[in-house]
Amino acid sequence: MSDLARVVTRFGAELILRTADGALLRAVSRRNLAKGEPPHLRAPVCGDRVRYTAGDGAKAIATALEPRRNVLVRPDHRGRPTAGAANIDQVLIVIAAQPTPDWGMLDRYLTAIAALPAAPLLVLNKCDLPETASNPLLRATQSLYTGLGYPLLCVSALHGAGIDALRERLQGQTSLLVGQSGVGKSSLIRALDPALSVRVGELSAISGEGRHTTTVAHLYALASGGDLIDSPGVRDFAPYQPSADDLAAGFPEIAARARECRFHDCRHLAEPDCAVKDAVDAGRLAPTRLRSYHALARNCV
Ligand SMILES: Nc1nc2c(ncn2[C@@H]2O[C@H](COP(=O)(O)OP(=O)(O)O)[C@@H](O)[C@H]2O)c(=O)[nH]1
Ligand SMILES: [Mg+2]
Ligand SMILES: [Zn+2]
Repeated sequence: MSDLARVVTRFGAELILRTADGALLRAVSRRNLAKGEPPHLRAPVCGDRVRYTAGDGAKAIATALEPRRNVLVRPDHRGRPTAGAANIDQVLIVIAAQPTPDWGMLDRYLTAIAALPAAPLLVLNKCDLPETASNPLLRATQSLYTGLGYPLLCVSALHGAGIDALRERLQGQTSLLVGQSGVGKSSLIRALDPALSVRVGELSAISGEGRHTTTVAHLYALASGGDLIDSPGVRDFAPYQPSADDLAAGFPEIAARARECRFHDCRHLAEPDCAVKDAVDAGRLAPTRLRSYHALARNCV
């Protein structure tokens, strides 16, 4: 009889599993658990649910992969598709007054999230800083993205404001944490659950690869409920070859206007009677969004 566990992290051929009673367990995986899948999706990754049995020695054996809700695929250092994490319900995009938001990056995140699919949540951290209220670029970011319908939560990892509300949004969900370096992701994890840093140490001890554990994805169980995936490798979180449908989901306001373009396959570049370009010219559509759209459309499959 096999039990069900969740993959906390993977390094090389080895997995750390979290069992139903919350214990951490070292394991190895049987080869090609998901035979019908392309090669980069066959091995279990952070967030996967697997069946396992006790092995001969200290390590358990992952024997089967449960069907995935979704899997985050991104290019590896050689540009080949690689699976980063699986079964993601929600993605928290952390932004702050410092470093100031990069709208191109935000649009890549939002399109990748729509393609997963998962629910996006913008987390505006460092709301204790005076710049949060006074920085014009940050104000413009807030009004642009909340105007497009994306939910936004103001928090301070340092002072604790909004952290209870954030904890509530994480309950019962598997959430992935992304955002530019320096926006406060590590600080947020500490604020959400101060005991987690202890558990990170526990993980390093189990894996015996302390250095490794800072660069690969990890699934953390929050004491207040829910799982949080911290994935330092997801810094450049962009959709891997978006489809036309992914682009439409990532840019709903452009998709809505595109229905009025003269050509049904209008790319909103130099075509005549383009409702999208008309909307930009009339100030009803943000030019930065169309720029992001064109940048992603170049990789469109
Ligand atoms: N004022 C203020 N500073 C913060 C807050 N959260 C993080 N920081 C600071 O921002 C810097 C980067 O934080 P860190 O958590 O390492 O960001 P990460 O790179 O996204 O993991 C550190 O100096 C933190 O002390 C906050 O809520 N308010
Ligand atoms: Mg960090
Ligand atoms: Zn058009």
